Amino acid sequence: MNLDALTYAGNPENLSDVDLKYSGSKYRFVHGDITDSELISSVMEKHDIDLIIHLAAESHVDRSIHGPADFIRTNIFGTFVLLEAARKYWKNRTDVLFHHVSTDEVYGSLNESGLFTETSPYNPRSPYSATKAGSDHLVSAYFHTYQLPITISNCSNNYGPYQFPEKLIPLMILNMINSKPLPVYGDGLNIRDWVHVDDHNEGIWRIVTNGTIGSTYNLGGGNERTNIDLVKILCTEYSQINRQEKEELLSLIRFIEDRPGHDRRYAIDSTKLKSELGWKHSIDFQEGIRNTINWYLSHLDWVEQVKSGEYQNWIEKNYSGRM
Ligand code: TDX
Repeated sequence: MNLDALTYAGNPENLSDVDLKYSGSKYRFVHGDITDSELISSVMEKHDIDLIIHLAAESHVDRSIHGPADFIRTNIFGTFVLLEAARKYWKNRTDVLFHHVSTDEVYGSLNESGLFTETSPYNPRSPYSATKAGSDHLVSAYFHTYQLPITISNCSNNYGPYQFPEKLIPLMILNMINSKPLPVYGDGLNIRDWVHVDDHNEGIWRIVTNGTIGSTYNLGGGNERTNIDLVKILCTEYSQINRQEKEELLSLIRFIEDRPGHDRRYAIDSTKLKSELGWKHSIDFQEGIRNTINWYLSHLDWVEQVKSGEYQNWIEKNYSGRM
């Protein structure tokens, strides 16, 4: 059961292969909003839901800076609606699970050394991360107060196919395809830890099948890069795949005004997930990046489709000339 509000970043096409394979039997799609409590309660009841994997969120930091309201509504209020529906429908059942998918950004920003662990204090610094921190706290509170069976995962930056082209990696790939400038915020030395979306999914699956109730698991790529290094890697890989001069691509790099409150470094210690649940990466970074570039090159129709409409209007209003 896939419930999605299909906002600017959602697209039913993303799961068309699953739909084709399982529609009517194992897979159903419901077009709906997690803030709609009547809808959520009726879906819970009608389909006797016993596991919720909650990934529904407004997720883009830049958007949260321009307009935090949707983030508060979906990420905090929406999480509350889901938790209430689960609490009321499941009553005191223990054979059920509410898993909340969250982010490393709740822990704030690191200096050059150190890693976030599950016990790092929360210190969110953008409207986006503040709403994810708020929703994590709510989920945790439902465990302690109502004994709702929950787990939480806090993951580092994802990359891979179907990522909406507002995020760094697809944005850079698409700008290379269109010979547009590659906008790097500030000095380009902010560090992110990258993990392939398939490795993230594998981690979530391990947690929902074998995780300890009430626990948080950190999930990171063990793969830290400064933004400028990452953009250069993308230029190198893209130039080889598309037989284009690397220098030509590098010359598109532009250092532009920094993101307000830009967190300097995120890095995650995944020891707990590895030792308790046997999770490990299966996708090598260079191979993952190459596959991602190839995926975007062969899905330009999809890109056009997701970029038409509301997203395009927003970009023109807030970022004209940048992308
Ligand atoms: O044009 C850009 N130029 C640039 O330098 C963009 C879009 C980003 N950046 C920088 C900002 C960040 O340091 O690249 C880094 C990555 O930026 P994003 O792709 O916007 O991701 P980030 O802000 O790190 O957050 C992402 O990872 C954690 C997701 O958007 C979050 O939802 C997730 O929780």
